[in-house]
Amino acid sequence: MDFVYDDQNIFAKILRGEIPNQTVFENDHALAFRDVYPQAPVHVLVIPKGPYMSLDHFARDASADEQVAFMQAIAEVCRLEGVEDGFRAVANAREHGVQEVPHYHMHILGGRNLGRMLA
Ligand code: D5M
Repeated sequence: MDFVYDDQNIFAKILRGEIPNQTVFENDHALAFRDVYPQAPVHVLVIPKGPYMSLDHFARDASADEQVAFMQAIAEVCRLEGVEDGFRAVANAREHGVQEVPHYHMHILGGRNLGRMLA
């Protein structure tokens, strides 16, 4: 599969500092910020700083350092947001996954019982 990254997407603009965001955590390779349309008391998006459009793109092409930093950012978000009672991590990909922003992002949702959801 050929992944074509569009650098005009809104998260690319956030990474370039062209539009503001509510940062929760940042490291060398990842940025975490609050979702503008929160679906739960905690709703944070974790994105890689590199140009990856989806989870499978990131998993295939990102370096080991980028992948470790991304997972560490998720752990930090969970710690900082205090989701000891649990959380959900969701990554939508492309058309069938109903991905709106074509820059890979993991939704971290928590702060309430989220109910059962598989699709
Ligand atoms: O979800 C994309 C998510 O990105 C959706 O929950 C809204 C959120 N969003 C869109 N624009 C912004 C800005 N500017 N800041 C923060 N959050 C934003 P998807 O998984 O692609 O369907």
